[in-house]
Amino acid sequence: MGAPFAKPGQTPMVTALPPWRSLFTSMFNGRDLRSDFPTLHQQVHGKPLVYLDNAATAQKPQVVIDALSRFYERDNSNVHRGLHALSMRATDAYEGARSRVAKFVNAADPAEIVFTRGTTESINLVAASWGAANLKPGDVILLTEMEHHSNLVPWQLVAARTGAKLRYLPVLGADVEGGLDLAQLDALLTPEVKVFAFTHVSNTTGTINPVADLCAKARARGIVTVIDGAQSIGHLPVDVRAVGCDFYAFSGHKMAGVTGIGALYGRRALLDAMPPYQGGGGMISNVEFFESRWKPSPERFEAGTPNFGDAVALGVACDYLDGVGRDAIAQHDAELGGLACEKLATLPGIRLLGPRPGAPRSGVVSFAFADVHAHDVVTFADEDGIALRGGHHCNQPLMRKLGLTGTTRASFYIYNTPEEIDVLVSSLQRTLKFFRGA
Ligand code: C6P
Repeated sequence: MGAPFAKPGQTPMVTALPPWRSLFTSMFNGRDLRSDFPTLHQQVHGKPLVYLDNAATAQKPQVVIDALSRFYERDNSNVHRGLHALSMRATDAYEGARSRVAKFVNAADPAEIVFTRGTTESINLVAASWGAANLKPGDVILLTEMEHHSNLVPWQLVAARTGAKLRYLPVLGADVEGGLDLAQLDALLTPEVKVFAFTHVSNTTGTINPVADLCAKARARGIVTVIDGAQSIGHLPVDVRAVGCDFYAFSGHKMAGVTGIGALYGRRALLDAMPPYQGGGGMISNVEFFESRWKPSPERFEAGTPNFGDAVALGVACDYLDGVGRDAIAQHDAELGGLACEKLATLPGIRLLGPRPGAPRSGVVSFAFADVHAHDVVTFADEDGIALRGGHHCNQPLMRKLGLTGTTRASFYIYNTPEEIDVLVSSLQRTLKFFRGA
């Protein structure tokens, strides 16, 4: 399914390119962001590293690395438990990070931010807690066919527990490969639908979904909305109140923060009505031998010692990204993604997924060759110092729908340059020559 840009033997049209280099530097006010990221300055297999695996995880700026070290060098102590100076300092830093993250997504109240391990845990929390309390046999959970396994399997689990059914908004193939078939949405939003969960940005096709429109349609019917923000949080301005969602899940490691920390935004009224996700220290107001009472959100959902060190570093990552400017980041990602598509389209036999040239897009670019496996493409690129991802990208149902077993994916972030796209294209030319022998 889906027309490739160019078939073997065809000469694709490549339009004149804009002055990318000057756009690149002017967008960030001439700042050399690459110097902020120590990991980028190394050679891999004797070649300068070209890091294009940002959808899997982004590199960390020095300020975030320093903030983490500083916390452990000076302030480390358990939070919400101690009356000594270090514990109070650590608690202030942890709760300060919560307020910073709330501001980053424009939540009305810091209590609407629950710290989790990341997007996966945030979605599991909603599915297990809200889902188990609110779903019953005959209810419908609406998802889309472009969902990552993390926004699919938790709903399968809660459907099995509650007797609710799963329903899917299809993706289109052909011209908008991997885009949602929005014309079908109204008919699918029947009274049985209790929750609609969808991704903001696809990690496979780079599609940006019209999340505010989707939420408005759901809200008009009293349907709860859950947005998977894993690929949008560090890449676009995110305003949960403007979007109008009930829940927004995201990971720190894809937004210049460190691994092991993320958050769930939830509307306060919903969070306070939900049962705990896990039990343990920190989430209770009173415990008896046979029953307990719990605190309100967010403590209710943060059982045990929380990941305070990484949360503090996440607050610094928010400062860093806002310092760069999230509108500029979105523009930069879209332009590099668009430029990559144009240049990759010159490769014979390539099948490019995702938005067509000129359409809004993210910096995620996926492609496939019928005659060269994605893992071979990634291995050859690695020899040239390029980090790509190949495979199903935790999107197996979408891959099957598009008639693929996997793709190669290049994903861009603030430190990537137009020159790196040229390095990628040369590497792919070498790979194709090796496999095709011409
Ligand atoms: N996608 C990728 O290479 P975690 O692992 O919890 O931080 O994020 C899960 C997740 C959820 N939704 C989307 C849309 C995602 O892209 C991801 C993570 C990575 O595409 C790893 S599979």
